[in-house]
Amino acid sequence: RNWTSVKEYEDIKFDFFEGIGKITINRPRVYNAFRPKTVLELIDAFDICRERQDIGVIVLTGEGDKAFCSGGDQNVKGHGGYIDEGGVPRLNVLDLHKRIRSLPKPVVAMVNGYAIGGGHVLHVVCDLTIASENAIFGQSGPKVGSFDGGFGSSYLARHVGQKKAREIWFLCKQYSAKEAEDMGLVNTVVPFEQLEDTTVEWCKIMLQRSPMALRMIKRGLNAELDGQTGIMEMAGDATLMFYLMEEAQEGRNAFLEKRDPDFQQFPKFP
Ligand code: 1HA
Repeated sequence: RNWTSVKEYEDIKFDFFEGIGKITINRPRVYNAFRPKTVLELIDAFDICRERQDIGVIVLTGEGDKAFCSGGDQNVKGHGGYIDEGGVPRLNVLDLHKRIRSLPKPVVAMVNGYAIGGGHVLHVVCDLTIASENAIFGQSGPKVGSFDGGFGSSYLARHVGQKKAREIWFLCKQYSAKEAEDMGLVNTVVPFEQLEDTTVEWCKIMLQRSPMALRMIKRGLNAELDGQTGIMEMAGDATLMFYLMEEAQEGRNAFLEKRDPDFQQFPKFP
């Protein structure tokens, strides 16, 4: 497969192949833990994916065969957050969660090893998860002095139910790919050698589907969970579609032509 690099970064890789944008956390020495800079680069790459017309699906993964992501880099955890290069403590991965959920294209987590702590939450917020057989899942916050009561808990509970979500957080156990599949935490599990092939296969199917239909389904599934923000994003897309209709054009034209609009010409669907 001929992935071509979209943009060079320090902590991540960003590649493109036939409609797919692949974003790889590239810090294998620390099991792909993220520091504030890693998160800024991820946000930048996801923003590019949102804009690019030739990208229809995004894959998030980790470099190597050991880890998808091990969460926040404990080496830079300080008072109030993960310390950036300017000395400022940050929890900017929460901004990344919001972006992944509001990105109007499917995002697939390709989990190639440990998805632990904040790394586990990253796969939780993706639309689909495809895991290799060696993948291991779990939260670790209460063990290492952290917790994510945001998407990392409430959205997790939507995947696996309240009892399991509480078990995952309270005990900080690690779960095999098979266990994760059984509890509805991942979509499918494949041998490591087939991980990328399967992921690309799933992406290619989604690339054949109507992008607007996928977009609206993602919005609809989010809207129920995301309250006013979810409704806002869905309503935004309703406005987008309205602007594609003659009825909306008539309003603008009438204004610019300084005449009364004639909305009666348009059908009122039952
Ligand atoms: O909770 C949040 C947040 C909540 C709200 C808002 C923002 C948040 C942002 C982040 C987070 C968090 O992510 S908290 C949770 C942080 N992560 C962890 O607690 C996981 C730490 N890692 C482990 O438990 C284990 O490394 C492991 C289960 C993933 C793998 O264990 P294993 O196979 O025994 O390997 P290990 O030797 O431990 O790790 C391999 C190398 O990777 C080690 O480096 P070495 O000693 O060889 O030099 C290890 O130190 C490094 N490493 C692994 N995880 C991290 C890490 N280095 C820094 N940070 C890590 N997270």
